[in-house]
Amino acid sequence: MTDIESHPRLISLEGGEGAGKTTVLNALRETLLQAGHEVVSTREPGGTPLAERIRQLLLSPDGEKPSPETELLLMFAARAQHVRETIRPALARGAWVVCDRFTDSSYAYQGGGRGLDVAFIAELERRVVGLQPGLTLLLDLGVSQGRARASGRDAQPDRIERERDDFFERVREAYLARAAAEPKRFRVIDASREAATVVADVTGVLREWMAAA
Ligand code: T5A
Repeated sequence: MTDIESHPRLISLEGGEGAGKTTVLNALRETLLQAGHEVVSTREPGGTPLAERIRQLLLSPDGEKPSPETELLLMFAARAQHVRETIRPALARGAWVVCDRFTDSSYAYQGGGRGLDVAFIAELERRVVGLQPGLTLLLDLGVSQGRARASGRDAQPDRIERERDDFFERVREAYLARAAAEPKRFRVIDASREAATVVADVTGVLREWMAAA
């Protein structure tokens, strides 16, 4: 069984729909660049040409609906490619990697939301990913507030965004349970506050993290 390596220069952003990850990711990137670091900002599912194609399969509301198991395995197929082709090479050359979602999303959405076996997800994490962020910022926000923010954008909701509120309540609970179980890796950020306050909070956490890394 492969061990999971925790890497201090790999930072992930997690949260439910509309939590503000994109906004925060840009601020983290800017903070790292100002400190003179190379930064790779990337996302999941996606982050390589093949993984982006898998993303389209996963999120398109058209056509055949994937079963929960298919959804999980496609998330990990995309992640395997992303880790091998983008994340590990960037870490190996000394860059910082800021990732919009990582394996915790699979625990929250496919484990919490869809009710799939968490032990199976952990097995996939060990065998297929083998890598964990040193720092995970969980942007926590109530489901209705997240929905209101996400629906304020022009884009049509994707397949997962069309799920019901109870699905997203389970996602949120699963995230908070993971954060409580791993307090050293997770920082839970109250994302209900205005954007400038959230950004000040996360960049403060990042500065402390950089100083200690
Ligand atoms: N998924 C993913 C799985 O099911 N399993 C997995 O393993 C993985 C990796 C990916 C989907 O795939 C699922 C989860 C997702 O459903 P995604 O691209 O990550 O999709 O999409 P979303 O999570 O839907 O991301 P969003 O783009 O909706 O949300 P963000 O990035 O969190 O939010 P953002 O920054 O775009 O902000 C949303 C709106 O709110 C405003 C912004 O300006 C924007 O208009 N906003 C604020 N407004 C007020 N106050 C604040 N503090 C604000 N911050 C942002």
